[in-house]
Amino acid sequence: MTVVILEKPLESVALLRINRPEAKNALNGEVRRLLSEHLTALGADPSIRVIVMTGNQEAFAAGADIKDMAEIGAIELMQRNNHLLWRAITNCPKPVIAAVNGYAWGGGCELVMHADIIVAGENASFSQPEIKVGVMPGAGGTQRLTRAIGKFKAMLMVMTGQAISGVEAGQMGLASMVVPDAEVLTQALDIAKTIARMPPIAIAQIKEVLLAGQDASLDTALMLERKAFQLLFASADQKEGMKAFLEKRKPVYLGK
Ligand code: CO8
Repeated sequence: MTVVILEKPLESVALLRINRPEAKNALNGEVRRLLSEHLTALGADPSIRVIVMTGNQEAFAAGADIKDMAEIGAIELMQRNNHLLWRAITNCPKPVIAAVNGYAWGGGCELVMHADIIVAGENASFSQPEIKVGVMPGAGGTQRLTRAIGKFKAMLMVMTGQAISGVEAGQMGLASMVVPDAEVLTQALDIAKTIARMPPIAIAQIKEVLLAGQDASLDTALMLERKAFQLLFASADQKEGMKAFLEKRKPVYLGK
């Protein structure tokens, strides 16, 4: 059985399920390689507009696989070039939604934070526990977490390894939405369905500008936004969207 299952539960929506229940979905090399390969392929597949990533009820992913790295040296770790696999997720031009139940710890929490939208179960558990195994976050945990919840809460989590629940994650800004555990995937798929019906060129521009703008000055970010907004007036979907509004009908977006 593959450790990352690809499903197409809805039109234009792909679902990636991490599938190593015996190891609490720990991210070994194979999981990361498959996630990277799938996200690269789905990003380029015109029939797919939104990607949902999930685990199981017990674990989204309880971290990088500790067995995979316990005995390795720094040079071997460097030569694995894991950042290139993570980059495939960052570079995916389509919206990625994380549907989180159970443990999202360590690399699992970092994987969640690569997503654009996070739907968390009330009893999900988010943590950066690397400090407890002698290291520190290595795939964005010190940076993306700080941007999401602020310096003081991030320092506390990363230095103590203490976990927060889905409810707390929602309150702290680490989740877009918190729902009862049993509704996480349904809710994530509902959001995916809604976004899949939106004009895809505009969705791609939103993602690109919002992410690039986070690392730019406000003036530069606003310029990026303005240019992207202007660009959309070259799309057939802009004409269709506004015409449909004026004609009081539903728009049909073709991604052109
Ligand atoms: N790696 C490897 N195996 C794991 C991991 C993991 N991260 N998490 C759980 N497992 C395995 C256990 O070893 C166990 O295997 P076995 O049955 O063979 O003994 C099985 O999953 C079930 O786990 P438990 O029996 O421990 O289940 P519990 O319900 O008692 O506890 C916990 C669940 C609390 C999640 C517990 O398993 C735990 O603490 N796991 C480790 C969590 C952790 O420390 N994560 C951080 C890892 S370091 C990291 O992520 C660094 C990221 C850096 C970036 C990535 C770059 C490569």
